[in-house]
Amino acid sequence: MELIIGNKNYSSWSLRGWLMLKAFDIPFHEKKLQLFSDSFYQELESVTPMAKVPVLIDGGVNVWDSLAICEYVSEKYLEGKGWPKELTSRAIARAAVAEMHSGFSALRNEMPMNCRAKREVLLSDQAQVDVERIDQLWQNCLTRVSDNEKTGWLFGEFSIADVFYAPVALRFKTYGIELSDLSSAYVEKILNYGPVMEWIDGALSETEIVPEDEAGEER
Ligand SMILES: N[C@@H](CCC(=O)N[C@@H](CS)C(=O)NCC(=O)O)C(=O)O
Repeated sequence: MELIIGNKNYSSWSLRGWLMLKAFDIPFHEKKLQLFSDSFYQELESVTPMAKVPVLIDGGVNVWDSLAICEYVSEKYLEGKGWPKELTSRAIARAAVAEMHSGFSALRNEMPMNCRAKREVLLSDQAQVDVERIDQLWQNCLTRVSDNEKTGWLFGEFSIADVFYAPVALRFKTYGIELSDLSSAYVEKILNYGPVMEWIDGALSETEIVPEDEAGEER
């Protein structure tokens, strides 16, 4: 199985596919392409009609979307364990993931993932609304689980919801965003998670710069 990704420093969508495989201990070969380079588009031409990463290639199947990759891996290799076991939690986790997958565009545009940086941005009102919504969502998820299931993950056990919000946690760290205590603890949980630390190490060893993703000023 091969996962094609972009630069670890910048590619939040790639982190999702990669983290899903790493967190659930599924062996794969990683192929990294330099975002927006000629070879990026040449390599992807025969693999995905979208020319975007991540792409998972598993035997004869090419899966070219991060959510579809998580779903595929959960079904094919984990007997559905990518999602919470309990029906209501699973429905809420799916809604939270859908919200991330299709929304928060102001936050995404104004705070590009930039793992190795510490930067400061002046957020628009809409991006501020996005931050507040995510803070609220995380608190709601984290307080839903009962005390004896509390692990610090959004739904008790690590799930696709954590995969999807991990890149947001990295963004909040980069831009020094203030959050509630519960959400700040969740950011720390993500940042100290082994596979995420491995991804950040990879990002730190990269030297390429994507100017359009260097938002704001150094802090
Ligand atoms: N819906 C896709 C979106 C993937 C996406 O936008 N990937 C970015 C990487 S961070 C990309 O490949 N951009 C290249 C381009 O737009 O030319 C997913 O969830 O995988």
